[in-house]
Amino acid sequence: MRRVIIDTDTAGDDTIAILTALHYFQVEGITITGGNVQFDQQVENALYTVEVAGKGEQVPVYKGHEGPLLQIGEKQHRTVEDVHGSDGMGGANFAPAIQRPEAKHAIDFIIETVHNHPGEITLLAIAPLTNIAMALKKDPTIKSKIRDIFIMGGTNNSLGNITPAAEYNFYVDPEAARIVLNSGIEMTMVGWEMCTKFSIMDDDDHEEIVNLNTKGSEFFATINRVVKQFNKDVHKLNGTTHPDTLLMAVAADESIMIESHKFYVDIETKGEFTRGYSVVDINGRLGNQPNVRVCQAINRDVYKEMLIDVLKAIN
Ligand SMILES: [Ca+2]
Repeated sequence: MRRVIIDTDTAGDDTIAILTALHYFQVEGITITGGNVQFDQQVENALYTVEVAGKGEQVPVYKGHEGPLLQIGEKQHRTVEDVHGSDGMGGANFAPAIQRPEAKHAIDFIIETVHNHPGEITLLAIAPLTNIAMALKKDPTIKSKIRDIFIMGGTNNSLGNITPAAEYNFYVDPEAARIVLNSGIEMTMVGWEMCTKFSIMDDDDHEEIVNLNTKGSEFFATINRVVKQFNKDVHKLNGTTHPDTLLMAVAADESIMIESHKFYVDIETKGEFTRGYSVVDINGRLGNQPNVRVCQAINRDVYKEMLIDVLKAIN
């Protein structure tokens, strides 16, 4: 099994993405970055999710940076309890897991693991890119030793989700996204528009999943309670969105990515309306070397089968 590290701001769909990665990969560890909800809650959510997968105390969880690179003072980045519920878990308020986070810092864990397995580690990035950028800054020699990175983030010239221009992960820490995208590491980006086109689970899909009657399907239903209504009200979408799970499925089986192309991609870090916007230079107007494989279409049926396989297996 391929060795991976998951970097996550665990809330909502991050949990199902973690379950998916635990199903398809050898997860060396989970690192937490500031994002969706309060940091310590995200840590608890990740620990709980590992327990749901039946892998309690087998997969270490590391705390990383609680906020973006340029955060000054106590001012929090924008968290999104409105999307995922106050606890980021659909308001379920699960009891804390038995497993506790490790003492080591997330970026030291990333650096050491990459050095211990040169050329083998895939980073699965489903949060603001703060931890990964800081790891690359602290030890640039890991760049040539990371196998590849799969990133849920940005859009390919499409509508954002936190502002009209920007997708949440890139919006929270655009400077970190710039550092990672320009690192020279092999990477694949699955943007927000892939999620709205191919990952939505409508009422029929939810019924099918609930009827699996497993611990996994019950967990899926619980954590998606709040986001379903939010998507209807705010994004005018009829169902739940699963950007992080979609990213894991693409990483686990690249053949479900039925269309992709390598483009030069960079991030707007200023901009009156567009901070965090991902510039995908489709026609090569900037004259820069393509640096990111951009996912452009996904086989939705196979993706859904993969999700169902994951939830079926958790009993
Ligand atoms: Ca996430």
